[in-house]
Amino acid sequence: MKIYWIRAQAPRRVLALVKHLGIDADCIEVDLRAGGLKTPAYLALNPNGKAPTMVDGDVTLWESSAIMAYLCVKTGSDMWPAQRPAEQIEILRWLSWSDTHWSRAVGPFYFEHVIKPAFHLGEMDRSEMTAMLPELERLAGVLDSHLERRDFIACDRLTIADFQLASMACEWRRAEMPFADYPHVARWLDRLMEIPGWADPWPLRTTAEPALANA
Ligand SMILES: N[C@@H](CCC(=O)N[C@@H](CS)C(=O)NCC(=O)O)C(=O)O
Repeated sequence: MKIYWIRAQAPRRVLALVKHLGIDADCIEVDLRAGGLKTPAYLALNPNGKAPTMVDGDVTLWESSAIMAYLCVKTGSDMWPAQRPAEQIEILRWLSWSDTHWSRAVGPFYFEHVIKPAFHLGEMDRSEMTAMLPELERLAGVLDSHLERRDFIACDRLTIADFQLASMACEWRRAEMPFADYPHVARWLDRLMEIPGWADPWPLRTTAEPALANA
């Protein structure tokens, strides 16, 4: 199995799961700044030109939530409960909420504070964060109420929904996300950090694939 990744939030979800479940995968870091996601070889795997992408035998898959579900089915992990439709629906609700609302709201904070410096994309621009703050606070309120009597997003245990929602939010302290005012969100994020694969998802061993690394 091969996982193509860059050091950013969507690959983070998948790499954390790979570590957490002890999956033996070749993790191939793609050189974003050299245009590695836009080479014909990479676009043939993922026409979106984004990471992550997974290749497992005949199966090529993109979208981190789909890859996470695939990895759980393959390993029999109940972080995606393949045999329990009611639980799948509960998880799916939060995956949709994350992709439609939550990611949009935390995105500017994560981009300005984490991605821009990591990939040398220029100076911080606070305007999008300022504009998004009221929406982020509104959504943090929804999540905070949900987590008031829960340790996890769905099914009373760790699922792929936790990794989905936390992949940008986990940077909340350095990214100025206002979660100090939402104690159940902060508690949930801090407890996730006790999971070794989540706290440090980045592969120790990475394989270079020159055909994909250069534009
Ligand atoms: N919804 C996709 C998001 C994929 C995505 O946007 N990946 C970003 C990193 S988080 C990327 O590859 N960015 C590089 C680019 O846009 O050039 C998923 O969950 O896999």
